This record gives sequence, C-alpha cells and structure tokens, in this order.
Amino acid sequence: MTTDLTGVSAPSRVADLDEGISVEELQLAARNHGLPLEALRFDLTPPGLHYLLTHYDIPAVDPDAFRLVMDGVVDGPLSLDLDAIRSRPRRSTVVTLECAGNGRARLRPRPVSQPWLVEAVGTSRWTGTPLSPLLREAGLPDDAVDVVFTGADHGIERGVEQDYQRSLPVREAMREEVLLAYEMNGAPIPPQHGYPLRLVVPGWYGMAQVKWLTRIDVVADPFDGFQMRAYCLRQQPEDPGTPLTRIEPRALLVPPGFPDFMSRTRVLRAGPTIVEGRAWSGWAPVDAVDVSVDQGQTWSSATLEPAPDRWGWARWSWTWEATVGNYTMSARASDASGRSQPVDAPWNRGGFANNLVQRVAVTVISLSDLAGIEEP
Ligand SMILES: Nc1nc2c(c(=O)[nH]1)N[C@H]1C(S)=C(S)[C@@H](COP(=O)(O)O)O[C@H]1N2
Ligand SMILES: [Mo]
Repeated sequence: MTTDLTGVSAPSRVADLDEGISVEELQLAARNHGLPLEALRFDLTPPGLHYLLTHYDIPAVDPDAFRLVMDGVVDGPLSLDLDAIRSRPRRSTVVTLECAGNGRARLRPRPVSQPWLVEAVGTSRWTGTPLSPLLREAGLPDDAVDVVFTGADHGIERGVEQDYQRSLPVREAMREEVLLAYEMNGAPIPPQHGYPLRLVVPGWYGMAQVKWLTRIDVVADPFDGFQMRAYCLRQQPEDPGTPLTRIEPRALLVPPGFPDFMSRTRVLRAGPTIVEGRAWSGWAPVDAVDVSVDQGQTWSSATLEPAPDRWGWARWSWTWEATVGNYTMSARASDASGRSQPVDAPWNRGGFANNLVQRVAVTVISLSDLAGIEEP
C-alpha cells in the first residue's frame, strides 16, 4: 500500500508577488506567537510573552520517566535522570533568543513559512548545567566531528518524518557557555519552551536551541539531518547553501505612544519623548544604535546602555522633540565585528536572517488634539 502524502510533502514555496498570507500561514502564526513589542521594556521577558516556535506538537514529557541519553562514539554512554542533571554544577546566563526566520514576511517575494515580521525574539535567564564537562565525562574521541541533539517532538516536514534534530560542531558544543537548561527565569521551563530540558547555545539563532532534549549523540561524520539542510541561506532550492549560525545585529523600538487597533500605527502627543528599545547581536557586542524619524534619510546616535550580560540584549534610548506630523521611525544597530543592519534586505529562499531595519509609522498630534483615527 502506498500512502498519499499530498498536503504533507509539499516542497518549500515562495509566494507570488501579489499573494496574501494564507490560512496555513495564519495557522502557524497563531500557534507560534511573537513578543508583543511593548514587552521590549522588560530586561527579562516574562515567559508567556517570549516568542514561540515549535515545528510539530509540544510533547508531553513525563519528568519521572525522563532520561537524557549521551551516546554515539563517546568512550562511555551516559543516562541521566532529572535529579542527576540538577545535582550537577549550576550556571545561569541571560540569553536573547531569536528565530532565524524573523523578518521573513517582509521579504518580497515572501518565502511561505511562519510569517514573522520582527517579533520573533525574547530574553530569558536560563539556568542549567554546562554541557562541556558532561561531554568530557562521556569521553570524546579524537575523531568526533559533530554533536547531535534530539528533541522528544516528532513530525513530518516536506514529506520527511523525523524527530527534531540539530547538531553543533564539537568545538561549538564545547564552548563553556553552552547549557543544558532546566529553568527559565528562575522557574521550571514551561512546556512550550522545552520542559524539562533544553539546549541553550548563546549567540546562535533559535533553530540550534533544541527543546525537549532527550538524546545527545557524538558522531564521527558530519551530521546532515533535515533541519541542518533546512536552515541554510540559498537562492535556489538546489543550492548547497550556507548554514545559519549566529544572530545578525538588530535593534527594535518599544512602540512609542499608543496604537491604533487595526493598523497598529502609533499615535503620540507632541513634546519631548524618550524613545527606547533593545539591541543585540550574536557575533559581537552591539557598539552603536542610530535612530531615524525620516525613513532613514538622517540618523542620530542613541544612548546605549551596557548589556547586563554578553548574551542578552542591551537597552538604548534617545530623546525626541516630537512635533506634529507623520513619521517613519527606525533604529539600526551595529556591532563590534562591523556588522550592521541593511536598509534593503538581501533575499534568500528560506527567508532567514533578514535583519532589515524596522520601520514604525508614527503620527504626532498636538497636545489638545484627540486622535481622529477614521473607522473603516
Ligand atoms: N525540539 C525542538 N526544538 C526546537 C524547535 C522545535 O520545533 N523542536 N524549534 C526551534 C526553533 S526554529 C526556534 S526559533 C526555537 C524557539 O524557541 P522558543 O519556542 O523557546 O522561543 O526553538 C528551537 N528548538
Ligand atoms: Mo526558528
């Protein structure tokens, strides 16, 4: 018997130029919500406001039956329950996570997938035990190449049935900041963010941060799983592609003033206004944020506060003497590696790493005006 996989085996697709968001994209967007941008005010994102990206279903993991297995070409395999993991050395790191697909829906033509605008980001204090001592204990042979991380979630993607799996080169997996995390902001990780255990790789895009971690396999050949091939920059489906790794710099504004319900256009009363936001980069610390109110024609330097932690976002602010009129506001981050944000985004088929500068429509009204936003 052959099974009809119509509807599950569709290849990745790029929308027609005039094609609107489909019900399938809406379905993904409703499951995988973004950070409400006003939550950029918080140093640490309350977990319910952190963005979410889950390819398949959120698995129900029984904490009593849970075992983390370390296997592959290691000298001695390990099997650890949650108590054994929690009794190991404990370490916390503040980390900004961002989905590699953030910005996808702004590309033209639009790659059809989770249609993020700019909101696929969040910052948490992750607590767990460092991975590298565990790998050392299991024993890494000289020919070890990659470390493969497997999640408990299972699904089918473009016709390929799979567990969610991603690998890191041994060198990256051995970085001392890489954590097996069991707490998010001081509480057990909520189900949607990987309970009871997830991988945290500071500086890397979201796809590397494997949730519901159940297996770690050290392998002697380069790992070439589905999610390794999926998360690549390519122009054509057949291109070998460049694997995504670290987060490109980005700055976002806390939306100024108050919003219009439908358009989310910001309305602001004239006068001095503190414009603020957050900026981050996985390559090097952010060293400058510039702000524009005229569609990027002129830029002013914002005041950048030191990030409380290397891997967490930094707060920036700028005082604007807002006068009556319509504006397009933008913020642009650059980092110490010389990377910055483009004003015209280079296109790629997966819609990845689009760190195009944000554009926020703002209407400044006089102190006595009532905002006369027209009903549709
Ligand atoms: N097991 C598993 N891990 C996963 C995923 C997944 O679908 N399954 N999604 C990845 C992607 S693409 C992102 S962007 C981040 C999102 O993490 P969050 O939902 O905690 O914000 O988790 C990553 N880890
Ligand atoms: Mo992602």
